[in-house]
Amino acid sequence: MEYQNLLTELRDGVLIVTINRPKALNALNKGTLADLRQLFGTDALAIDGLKGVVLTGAGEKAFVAGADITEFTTIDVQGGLEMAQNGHDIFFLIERFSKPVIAAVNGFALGGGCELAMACHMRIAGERAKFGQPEVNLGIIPGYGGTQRLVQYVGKGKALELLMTADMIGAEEAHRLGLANHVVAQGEEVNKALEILTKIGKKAPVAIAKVIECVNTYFEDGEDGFKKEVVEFARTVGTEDFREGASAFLEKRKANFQGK
Ligand code: CO8
Repeated sequence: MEYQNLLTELRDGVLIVTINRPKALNALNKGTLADLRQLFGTDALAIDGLKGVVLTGAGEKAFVAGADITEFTTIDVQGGLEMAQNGHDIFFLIERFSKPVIAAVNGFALGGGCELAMACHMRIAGERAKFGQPEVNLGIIPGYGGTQRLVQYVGKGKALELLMTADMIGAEEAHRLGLANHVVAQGEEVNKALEILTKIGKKAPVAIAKVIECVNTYFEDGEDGFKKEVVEFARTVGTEDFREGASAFLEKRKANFQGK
């Protein structure tokens, strides 16, 4: 698959995706968003045995420093609606992807970059990572889900503070607040993500997909996650993988899941 601004590498069953606009600190322009839509919204990830995806940024400085500001300085209200909706749709594709997606945050994750990291299932922060939603500095608010997902991770009071002050926080603070899952030495973000995805890759794929679905349901308006869990639990009971997992336990051997 050809992308304008993404580099991809399949390593041990994990697709490492690098947003590759280092001169603009990997800012999300239209081309990059189109690439992400192509990646998560088509069969581009229908890769045999895929364990998950790691998203990271090219260069030493940034994961993603936001939406590309040069592209929306002159848009009108209708243009703003369209841009924000496009970003929402793409970020939902990531959040709802059936395999784990981990953001390896190797530097600035600001504005749309912080929102992209938050749409992923986990965030691994390098020591020099910086998270923030600086949109109010520009006279706008986050448009790619930041007002919603930041509350989910850090709680209402802290989210309001970060959204209104535009303060950046470092990796340790992000970890303390629950925004970053782990802090690792700079340059080790992808390796840590690979370690986690390798561990998850040994579990039953249908069960992993159902965990993602059910956890997402907690945050979906009008949906009852408890009811969903009952239904999806029953579905997993009906899988061949459950029979294999239970037999392996009883026979004191490692399970060999087939994703069925
Ligand atoms: N968009 C476009 N270009 C950018 C961006 C960006 N978000 N961030 C950095 N760049 C460019 C700079 O313009 C600069 O380009 P050049 O070399 O041609 O001058 C290059 O990247 C390097 O940046 P700096 O020289 O500024 O590097 P510093 O180390 O001095 O500073 C910072 C790094 C602090 C990250 C700084 O670049 C910065 O503040 N960037 C902007 C961060 C920001 O405000 N992000 C939020 C953008 S708004 C947003 O994301 C809204 C999302 C929802 C949109 C919905 C659509 C309607």
